[in-house]
Amino acid sequence: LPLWERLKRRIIDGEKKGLETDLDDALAQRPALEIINEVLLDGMKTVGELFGSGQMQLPFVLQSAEVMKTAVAYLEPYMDRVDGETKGRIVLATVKGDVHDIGKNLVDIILSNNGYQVVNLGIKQPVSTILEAAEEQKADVIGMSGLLVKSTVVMKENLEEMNSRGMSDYPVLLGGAALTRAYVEQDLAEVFTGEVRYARDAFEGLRLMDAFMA
Ligand code: B1M
Repeated sequence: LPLWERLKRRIIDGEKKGLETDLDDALAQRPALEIINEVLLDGMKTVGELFGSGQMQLPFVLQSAEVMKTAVAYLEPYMDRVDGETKGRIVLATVKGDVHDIGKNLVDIILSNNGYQVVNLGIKQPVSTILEAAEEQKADVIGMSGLLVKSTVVMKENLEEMNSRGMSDYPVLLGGAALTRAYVEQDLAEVFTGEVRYARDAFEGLRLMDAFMA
């Protein structure tokens, strides 16, 4: 198989052997971020489709996710970094009940490489942990990720909790596959008394962070 097809296949098949050699070859031709966005994420998309249609079982999805994580970790040092003063701080978490963290960790990498301090709390984080961390760390923004449909409900509850704790002065950034722009910026914006925005991907997350901090 040609290199790009082979790399995508590695994600789909969950095959780590020879991964680093292929990534080295890829890095000689394209920037790290482009390899992630255009090749590896394409592989994860196929995994999602295969799993969704019952053609792939969960343990194999897990293997694919492991290869994806390994590849991203390998590529991270090759990504462009903006040095200089810290632009702001975000507390970032995958919400309660949700284990998906590949997207959240990409957001972490993109924001960290572009001058933000990211306090990454990890997965399955209850709202109290997220809100307490935001206060303790003096965060400028709260970021929540979730991929399950039920996580969209959890996010709504979290925003309600922020209202009742008087924490609506924190701008909130939301992302993850189950969300839509309309749900966040219309439905959830009606619930939350502060500002809540939807990021389709990590780059939109970065643009919104810049806008929040402006
Ligand atoms: Co799960 N899973 N999974 N899974 N999984 C989905 C989400 C699913 C859509 C698959 C499917 O059915 N087609 C489906 C959800 C269906 C639903 O809710 N209606 C699903 C399911 C059902 C499940 C389980 C329930 C399966 C089971 O146990 N029977 C289970 C849930 C466990 C739980 O959470 N309690 C489960 C488990 C898993 C694995 C552990 C095997 C693994 C996760 C491993 C890991 O993350 N460490 C996994 C995976 C890998 C997926 C798919 C295939 C891929 C997700 C992924 O990593 N995508 C996924 C299919 C899909 O998403 N279509 C699926 C790549 C990643 C980069 O994209 O996270 O969307 P994403 O991030 C994007 C943007 O959304 C955005 O930026 C990123 C790109 O730049 N973004 C943000 C994300 N967060 C952001 C936050 C921001 C800003 C932008 O600011 C704060």
